[in-house]
Amino acid sequence: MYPPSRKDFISVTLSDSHSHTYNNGKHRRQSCWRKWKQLSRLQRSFILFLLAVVLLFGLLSYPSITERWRGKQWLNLMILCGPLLVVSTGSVDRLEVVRDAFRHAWKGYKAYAWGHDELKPISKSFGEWFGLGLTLIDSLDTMWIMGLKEEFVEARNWVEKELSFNKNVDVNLFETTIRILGGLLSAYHLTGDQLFLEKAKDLGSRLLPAFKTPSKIPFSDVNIGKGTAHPPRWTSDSTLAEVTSIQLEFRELSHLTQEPQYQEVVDEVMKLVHKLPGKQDGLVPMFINTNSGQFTHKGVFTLGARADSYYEYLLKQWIQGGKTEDSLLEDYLQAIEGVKKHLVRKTGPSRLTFIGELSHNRFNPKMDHLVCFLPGTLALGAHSGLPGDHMDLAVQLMETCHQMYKQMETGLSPEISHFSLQASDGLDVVVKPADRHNLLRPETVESLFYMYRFTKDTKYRDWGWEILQSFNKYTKVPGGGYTSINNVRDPVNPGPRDKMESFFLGETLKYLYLLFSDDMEMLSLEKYVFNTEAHPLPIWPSPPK
Ligand code: DMJ
Repeated sequence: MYPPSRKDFISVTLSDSHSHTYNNGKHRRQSCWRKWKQLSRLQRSFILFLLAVVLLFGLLSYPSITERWRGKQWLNLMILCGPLLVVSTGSVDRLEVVRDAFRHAWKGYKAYAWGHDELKPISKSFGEWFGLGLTLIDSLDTMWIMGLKEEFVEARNWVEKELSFNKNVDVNLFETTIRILGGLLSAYHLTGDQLFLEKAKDLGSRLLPAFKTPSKIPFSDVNIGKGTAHPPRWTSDSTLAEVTSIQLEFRELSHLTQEPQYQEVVDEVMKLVHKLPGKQDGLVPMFINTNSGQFTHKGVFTLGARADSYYEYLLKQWIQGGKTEDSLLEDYLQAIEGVKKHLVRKTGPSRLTFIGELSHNRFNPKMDHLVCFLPGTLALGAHSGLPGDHMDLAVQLMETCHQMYKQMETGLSPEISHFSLQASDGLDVVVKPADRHNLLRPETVESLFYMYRFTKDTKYRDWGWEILQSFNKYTKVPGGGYTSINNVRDPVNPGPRDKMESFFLGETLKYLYLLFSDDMEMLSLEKYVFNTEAHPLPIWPSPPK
């Protein structure tokens, strides 16, 4: 039962290294059983298969028995092929369960929210944010990757016939770029269908007015019909993560169209931020002013909301551009040093490594679920030739993100966790009442995908599998769709929120599918870089040296 007591947790984590201290038969049996349970389904199936083969040969060597079975070839076939079937379905099952989850989510969207932004699965209605079919466009490449052709074609036809950006509507530059522009570009790359590129180009041009500011740091909002842009009503600041996490998409648009204006505006933002004072060892504040181009609200540093994907896009732009843009790499390496120096700590009870926040030199042991993108990004960097200790940190943080799920009664992570620094018998993860919700976010399964791709350690798949089962148990809505919930600590009444975020289909289910797929060439990380909404974009070929 969740949450495990500290004693349970320690006995699980220590069981491998201390198994020699078990000296009686009962303990040996328990230890064996525990080890058996730690194997992946594929490994277990393989061992069972070998045992079955050995058993079969043993039996066949006894003439009296084989005599009785003569003519019963079906039985021999069963014995031989049964384990083989288990072996071959070992990983396929999980893929099918993700596909089923997608179909279920799509069923609700199609029935009650078709062409609208988000499904409200409990009230069987929809919510509108920009009025641009957000969920549908965010899901296009997921359907393509999962081989859901019928669903894909239907959605593609909606894009052709119904999607128009000529609308008097204010959209958020960042959200529209990562979800819609990113979704269209990736759909174009996967399918080669010009329709998606034309739509991407139309949208990209309509977003450009956001960059017409005194500082060239873009406004947060653009009216894509009128061609006007503005900051939020209460401030002239933009969010740091928002203005520095639109680059992969705009750069790719220039690459495809051979029109430089898209890349120029976003490169300019990176150049300005690169030389801006107010960072602390590469860590950036959360706001930047569109008039002055300076950081505001200085002295507060987080890897969570409002800053997270700044760090992610430093690395990913460097990878996208063929590892040639040195200032991006420099900023990324410096930032990770800053993270290690100021934000990494271990919990008191179980020595879990986590990332906290810094507020005017005061450390706050608070970690957003959003920060769980970091193990994946660190692993991607280490895989791309960056220091090996980035991978060590990734492994430790991945364990913590896993515990953020495992220690909750529903097996689902809260939106925000606080970590205990006291070396007492208490829990590592403390959740405040206001932070108990779960929005079906992807960051942990995203990182599990990278960790599995780079290590092939099947525990990462098993952790993803547990998460998927918890989503199915506590967030699946009969009739179609999945819902965000209010309370991950209450399995009896998790409190459905009546909202299915588009990133559940665009990211969460896609990363789970890729995590369970044995096809490492499917969206190879040597060829593609995923934007922050899980839309794969090609890595550009390196220029000749
Ligand atoms: C997504 O829109 C993106 O992953 C973004 O970078 C962070 N927030 C959501 C998912 O949690």
